[in-house]
Amino acid sequence: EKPAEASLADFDFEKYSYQRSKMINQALDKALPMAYPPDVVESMRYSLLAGGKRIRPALCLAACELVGGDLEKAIPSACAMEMLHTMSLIHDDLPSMDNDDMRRNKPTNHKVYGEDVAILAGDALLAFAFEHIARATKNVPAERVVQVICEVGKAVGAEGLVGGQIVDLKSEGLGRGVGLETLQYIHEHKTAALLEASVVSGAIVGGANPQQIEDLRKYSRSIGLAFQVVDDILDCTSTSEVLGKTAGKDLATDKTTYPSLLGLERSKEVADELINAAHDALASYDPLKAAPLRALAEFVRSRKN
Ligand code: GRG
Repeated sequence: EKPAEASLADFDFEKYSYQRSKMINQALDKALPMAYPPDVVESMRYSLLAGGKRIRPALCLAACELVGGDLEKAIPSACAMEMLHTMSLIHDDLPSMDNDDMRRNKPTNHKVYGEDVAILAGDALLAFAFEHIARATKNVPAERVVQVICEVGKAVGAEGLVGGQIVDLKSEGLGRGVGLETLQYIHEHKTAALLEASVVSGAIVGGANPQQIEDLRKYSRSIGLAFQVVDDILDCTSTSEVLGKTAGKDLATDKTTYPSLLGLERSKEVADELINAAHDALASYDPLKAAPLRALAEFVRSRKN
C-alpha cells in the first residue's frame, strides 16, 4: 500500500470533522455575540449558527496546518469564510433570487425576519467578515493579512460569487440551452471560488510559499468543481427515486446540469477525475499532514447531501 493511502486509511475523518465543527461553531458564536441593534444581529446569528457542514472553515484550517502554520492564527479567516458563505445563502434564498422557504432544515432568514432585515443581515455579514479578518487575526505579518483580504474580496465579488450568480440568473430562461462552458463558469464562480479562497487564505496565514499556494489552488479548484458535479448527480438521482411522487429539481426546472449534458455515467467519471486531480495536487506533501485535505476530498466524492 502506498504511504498516502495508508495515512488516509488511518485518519479518523468522522472524529476530525466533529471536533473541527465544534471548534468552528464556538469560534463563530464568540466572533459575533448578541449586540445592538438586536434586530439585525439576531438575524445574522440565526443564519450563521444554523448548522451546515462547515466545509469552508475546515478547509481553511487544514490548509494552514498543512503548510506548517499554527491553527489558532487561521481561525478568524476560517470564521470569515463561513460568514461570507452564510450571507451568500441568505441573499440566494431571497424572493428576488431563488425564493426558498427552507435552508439547513430551518425557515430561511427572510421567512423569519422579513426581506428587509435579511438583506441587511447579509450586507452586515459581508462587511463583518472583512473586519473580522483584519481585527481578529493575531501574530500574523500584516502583508499576509492584506493578501488574504485581497484573495477573499476577489472570491466574493464580480470575479467570484457575484459573477457566478449573475451568469446563473441570466441563463435561467435558457433551460437546457446552456452549454458546458457556461455551466462550468457558473460552478467555478458560485462554488469553487469560495472554496479556493478558503484553502488559499489558510495557506497564506500559515506562511505558504508560492509553489504551495499553486498546489493548493489546484486542489481546491478540483474539489470545488467536483462538489458541484456531485451536487448535480445527487439532484438527478434523488429525482429518479421520487419520480412518480414529485419531480426533483432537475426535471422541474429543466435546467442544464452535468448529467443532462454528459449523462449520469460520464458525470460520475468526471467527478472521480476531479477528485483524483485534487489528490495529485497533494502528491509532494507529507502523507500524514495531507490526510485531512485528502479526506475532505474523499468526503466531496462520496457525500450524500
Ligand atoms: C457574495 C456579495 C455576495 C453576494 C451573494 C447570492 C449570491 C451573491 C451568490 C450565490 C452563491 C451560492 C448560493 C452558491 C451556492 C454555494 C453552495 C455550493 C452551497 C451549498 O454549500 P454547502 O453544501 O452548504 O457547503 P452547508 O449548508 O453545508 O454550509
